[in-house]
Amino acid sequence: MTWHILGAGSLGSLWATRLARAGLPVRLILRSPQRLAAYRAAGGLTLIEAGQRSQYAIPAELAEADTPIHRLLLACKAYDAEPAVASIASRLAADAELLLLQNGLGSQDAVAQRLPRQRCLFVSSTEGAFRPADFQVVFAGNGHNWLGDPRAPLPPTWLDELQRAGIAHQWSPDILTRLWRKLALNCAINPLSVLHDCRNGGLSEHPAEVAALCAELTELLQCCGQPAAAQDLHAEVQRVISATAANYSSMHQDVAQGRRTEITYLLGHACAAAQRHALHLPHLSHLQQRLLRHLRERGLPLD
Ligand code: NAD
Ligand code: KPL
Repeated sequence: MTWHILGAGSLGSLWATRLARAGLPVRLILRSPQRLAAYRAAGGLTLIEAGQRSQYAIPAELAEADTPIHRLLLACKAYDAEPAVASIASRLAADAELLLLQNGLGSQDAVAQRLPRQRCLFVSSTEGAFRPADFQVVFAGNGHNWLGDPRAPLPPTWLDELQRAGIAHQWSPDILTRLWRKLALNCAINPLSVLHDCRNGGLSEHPAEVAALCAELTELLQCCGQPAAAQDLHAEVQRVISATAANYSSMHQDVAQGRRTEITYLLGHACAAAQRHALHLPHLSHLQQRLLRHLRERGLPLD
């Protein structure tokens, strides 16, 4: 079965090249005729892993192609997920399966609601990749991918293909717990790293702020029916701050490079959930206001 991959960005390219390297059929879906022409001129996708470069001439097409899609990896940012899926919806087979790679929460449900007949698997990834140039990807951090389906506990039959491709993964019947946990970590670390303009390790100089946010996020997770995601959150946040001390968070990198952030699907999602539950979380909502002001001052989108 062909792997269609929508979005030849960092993670999309990382998955595409590893699947192609394993001899599995892959097709890229690119945004525009200009991007398709640029891709063809580049001759394929280049994976840079431990300093070694390998190019893979993976076939590519536009959303308007007319072949049916049975398996789709949606590898765009959370804010692009709904329009991206709309662009290929007419090509999806009734039994199609989609893997939604987006960070945060909110975009997955929005996509799944549009596609009641197809199966949507949610993915939580801790792999790291970036693009030094168009159609090149650096595999920057080994990590893991958890896949799950909140509507059905049974794994799909093709997980062995990920094994063959060397994509570290695990089926996770509690995928929402994983996604909430990661969202809470991202809410405790990423906005503060932007506001203090520091690497993750710099947050060890702001222990009271981190602790207050963790206490409120713990309360939120418990209220949202995610007690497992709330367990020892503060200790985990402190562990991640030390383990990634030298790194800039993904949101810090987005803001520094003038790119749109995924704020709506991270802090925005947390604050909206708090509001739905009538929870008063002053530190979290103050953090959201400060971050929105920071983005506005830099002319960056607020959603
Ligand atoms: P990216 O910006 O590098 O790639 C996204 C790609 O999708 C871009 O090339 C964009 O042009 C393309 N795209 C958007 N809409 C499209 C459309 N309609 N048709 C075709 N292509 C379209 O993003 P990324 O870093 O790969 O991140 C993807 C998701 O994975 C994000 O939610 C991110 O938070 C998450 N994530 C990324 C990393 C990482 O290391 N990069 C790690 C963990 C999680
Ligand atoms: O996931 C992250 C990110 O930067 O988005 C961590 C490592 C949790 C915080 O920086």
